[in-house]
Amino acid sequence: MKLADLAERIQAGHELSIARGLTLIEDNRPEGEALLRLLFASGGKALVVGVTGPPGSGKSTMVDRLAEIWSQNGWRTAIIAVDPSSPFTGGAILGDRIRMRQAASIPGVFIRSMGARGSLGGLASRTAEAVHLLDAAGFSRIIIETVGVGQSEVEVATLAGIVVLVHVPGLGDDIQTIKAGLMEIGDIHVVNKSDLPGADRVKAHMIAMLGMDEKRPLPPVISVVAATGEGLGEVALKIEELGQGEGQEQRRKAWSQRQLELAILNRMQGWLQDLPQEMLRDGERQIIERVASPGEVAEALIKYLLASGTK
Ligand SMILES: Nc1nc2c(ncn2[C@@H]2O[C@H](COP(=O)(O)OP(=O)(O)O)[C@@H](O)[C@H]2O)c(=O)[nH]1
Ligand SMILES: [Mg+2]
Repeated sequence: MKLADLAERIQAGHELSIARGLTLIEDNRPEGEALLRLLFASGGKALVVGVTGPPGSGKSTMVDRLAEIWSQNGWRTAIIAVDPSSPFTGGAILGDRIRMRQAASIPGVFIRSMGARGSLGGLASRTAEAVHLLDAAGFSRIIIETVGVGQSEVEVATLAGIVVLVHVPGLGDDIQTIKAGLMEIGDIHVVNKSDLPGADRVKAHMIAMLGMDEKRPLPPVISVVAATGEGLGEVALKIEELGQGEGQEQRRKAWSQRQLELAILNRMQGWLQDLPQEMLRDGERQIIERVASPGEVAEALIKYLLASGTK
């Protein structure tokens, strides 16, 4: 199929074509990039929400509920479930888990997993591109769900317009495995599993911690029970409020800055792969023998790439 036809079908919301386009992006194929060039202008309408927190905190349960609420409102919703710990994607292992999710059977909800392939930075870049595609495909709500407790949360924050941080009781101390530096990426804080003992204490602790930052107004802290859907209406409402609220201009600016950074980094990584092995080996030898510094070798190699007209 011609790329222009594929792009047209994606814009028409054809699910099989969307899946095919996402695979091109995930495999980092040149066609994926060409496809995005055709599609990018028609995006920019979706509300992109990142949902993140420790493993087992109920992110998937919550995301599926949100998707359900949105689809009942008539908004087509796409979920990208990012799992950097899984090397399998698209079809295998994660795909099976995805099929078992509630969201998989809600009409109008599209769900897709993204596993690790290459570096974490590469994953962020591909996730960003997947969002562009889904946006152009007409999904008005896109959720990026990430597991893990560190780098991936920060990465996702830079891709999503609004970040929901999920906290839970029972993870041991009040620290909640969410590090202090990560707290500030949350636009909305959710205390899930509020049916369990200790949830009130976690909520009070979150409010106290967030209140220490005098530069920022206190973000919403909402108690929910994702398992029953309790409190998720309020989360959906807050997301809408933030999506329309002020500060969007600044968010857009930070977003575009990050998108550009990711696109540059992704290409630089491609460059590295394009370098002839023997030149790399030779560069390494020069560093070992201290004939040249790493910086000198790097600059020589970059000059070579530029001269040879690589990408
Ligand atoms: N008690 C209770 N359990 C929940 C709640 N939400 C999710 N769970 C359970 O927590 C476990 C992990 O949920 P999951 O959504 O897979 O978490 P994720 O790893 O963060 O995506 C599952 O067994 C859920 O049924 C809740 O509100 N209360
Ligand atoms: Mg999950």
